Formats: sequence, structure tokens, C-alpha cells
Amino acid sequence: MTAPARRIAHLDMDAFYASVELLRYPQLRGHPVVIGGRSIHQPATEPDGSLRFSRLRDYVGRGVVTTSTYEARALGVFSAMGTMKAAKLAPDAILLPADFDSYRHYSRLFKAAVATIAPRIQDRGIDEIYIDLTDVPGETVELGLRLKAAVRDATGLTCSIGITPNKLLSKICSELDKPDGLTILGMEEIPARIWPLAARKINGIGPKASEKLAALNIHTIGDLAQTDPAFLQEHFGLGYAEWLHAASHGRDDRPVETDSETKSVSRETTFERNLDAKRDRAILSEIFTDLCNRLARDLERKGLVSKTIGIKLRYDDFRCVTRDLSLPVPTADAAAIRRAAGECLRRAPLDRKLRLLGVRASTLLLKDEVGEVEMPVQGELL
Ligand code: DCP
Ligand code: MG
Repeated sequence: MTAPARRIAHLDMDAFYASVELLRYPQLRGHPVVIGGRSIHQPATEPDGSLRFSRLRDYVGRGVVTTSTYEARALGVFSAMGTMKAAKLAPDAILLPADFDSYRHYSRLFKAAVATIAPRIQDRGIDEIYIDLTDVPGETVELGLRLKAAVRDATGLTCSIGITPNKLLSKICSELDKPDGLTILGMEEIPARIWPLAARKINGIGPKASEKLAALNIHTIGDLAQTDPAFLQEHFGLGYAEWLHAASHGRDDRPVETDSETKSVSRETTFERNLDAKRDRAILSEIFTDLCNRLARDLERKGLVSKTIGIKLRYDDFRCVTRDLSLPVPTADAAAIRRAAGECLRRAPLDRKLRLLGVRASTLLLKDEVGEVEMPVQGELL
């Protein structure tokens, strides 16, 4: 029996960090703008109130471009390029420092906007998500346009969407019509629309694999699809060869894993110097509480509660231990997490110096599904 066809979207924001900066500085619209400066490249206010922006030509240092507007890309400036090299290509481009708090804010906004239309969302990073539209009523084109409109209304930003029967194809398709694109594709269109693309367009074929494929005269996804799987196996091993073959035919049955299916959420930190459980007790305790607070915020943001709190310790000899504690009541409360994690810490050996401390929440439940958890009042159960 074949599974019913799915309808999966991949949504990726257009020139994300740069586009958020253009919301703040609309006067830069239409100009080449590059994100990647340091705080000294923050625009300065002139006596007459106008802003003076840094230019790429003023940049000195070893930094790389974080992202660029499409106008800067037209001049050859892309993510991960050395900023000095970019300055040679686009000396007049505006240079701005990154402001991650803003990007996180807009990331939350666009994801929340999508969730009002389709709740089954898998986070794939700050500017991209998978969305399972299989059970959402409506024509595919109309749904895609509604998603784009919701994102634009909530943020003022554009995104590009691919909608196909699986994550692999949708990830390829969201890129095909950037920016502000909507690409819908069925399995029958794979030979015409996917096979002409370079093999590296498949997420999972990195620079190394694509170089090796090219040496075997396999350049496009179509070349890959025509290659005898036994030949691929000789060069790439059974597992990867099978995956390459399936991917080139657009086959992928991975589910969209929503936050509620996230197995665990964790926070950890490696200390600047190794810490002693007794002598550095105060610092350790402060770091520990901070980790628990961050973890609580992560859970809160994802709408999750946890029934198992654990800790991870790495000692100065790189050995690692973990300890877990099951809670009677699921929680996302920082103080409750801190208490449980403290309990775990008491059960771990502390006779060596520590390099790393981590706190993990697992056995996760959606808060809404748990409802308001009421503690039984003493005596009420009798
Ligand atoms: N980013 C980064 N370092 C990179 C690539 C990207 O820090 N090497 C950041 C900046 C981007 C954001 O992640 O704005 C999203 O990455 P994308 O690859 O989706 O790039 P953009 O959204 O900027 O552009 P596009 O329109 O191609 O998606
Ligand atoms: Mg993007």
C-alpha cells in the first residue's frame, strides 16, 4: 500500500538579516547593503540629524560577509566571502553590523504568523522552516500565497516557498524562484525541473561529495539519477549511495518533526578555565542558574514542558558523566528546573575540576496538551 501523497512546504526568508536592516533603514532600499561589520560600523548621527553610513571600502579586518542584499549579490558579494575581498567588488556598498536580537525577534514573528495558518512546523534555523500542509484545507497555490501574505503582514518581509510531496524537493524548490518566490512541484515534473539542476542543490550533497561526483563526470541531479546504483556504491559506500540514488529521484519520506516531537532541549557551556566544585562554588552556581534560566526560556518559547531534567559534566580529563531526574509534574519553570538539576549535581562525582556544564530537558510535552497542572492540595486525596 502506498502512503497518501503529502504536501510539504519549505519556507526561507529572502536576504534575511539584510532585509531586517532595511526595515530599520528604508532609505537604503535599492542599494547594495552588506551585513558583516563590527560595532564601529554602526551608522553615526550627523549634527543635522541625518545618518552617516559606513561604506564597504572603509572596512579593514579579517571578517566575512554574513549576508547581502540582492543588489550587492548582483555585484558578486555573497555570504561567507571575505569582507575585504567584497570591498574590492562593491566599494560603495553600505556596511552594517549584525544585530542578532532583531533577527531573532523577526524570526519569532514570521514563525508565529505561519503557525496561525498551519500548526505543523519544523524549525530549521533562524530564517527557514518546513511546514506540513497535508491536512490544511485549500488549493496549494492559494495556501502558498496565504503563507507569504501572513509573513509579509506580520513582518514587512518577503520569503520564498517551495511546496512539493517531501522535504527534500521543497528545500530545492524554495530556492528556484528567489526572492519572493513560490514554486510548486509534483513528482511527475522531476525530470523536467529537478534533473537539470547541479547535484549540489540537493541538501546533503556538500562541497566534498559534489567534487567527487564531478570527478566521476556526474554534474547534474539527472546525471546522478541515470547512474547505476552499483557504481555509486563502489565510490560512496552502500548507505550514502542508496541515499544519493533515492534523492536524485526525488524520494524522501522523512516526516516534518514539530517542536512537540523534539526529543530534548539543552544548554551547555564550556568554562574559560577549569573550575573546582568547592573553590569556585559561587561562580559555578551562578553559571548553573543562568543555564537553567536559559533552558526555561527555550522551553517557554517552544511552548513545551519537560518531565526529565538532566545534567552533563565534562571533567578536566575530558571524561563525561550525565545524571537525570524524573519530575512528578512536567515543568518549564526556571526554579523547578534549577532544583531538579541541583539534585542531579549532588549525585555526580565532583572530585575533579570541571570543563563543561550542561542542563538538558527531555520527555517533552506540549504545554497546551498538558493543560494547567494543578498540584494536589495536601489532604484532598484522602
Ligand atoms: N548567514 C550567516 N552565515 C552564512 C550564511 C547565512 O550568518 N554563511 C545568516 C545570514 C542570513 C541568514 O543566516 O541572512 C539566513 O541564511 P540564508 O542562507 O537563508 O541567506 P539569506 O536569507 O540572507 O538569503 P536568501 O535570500 O538566499 O535566503
Ligand atoms: Mg534566507
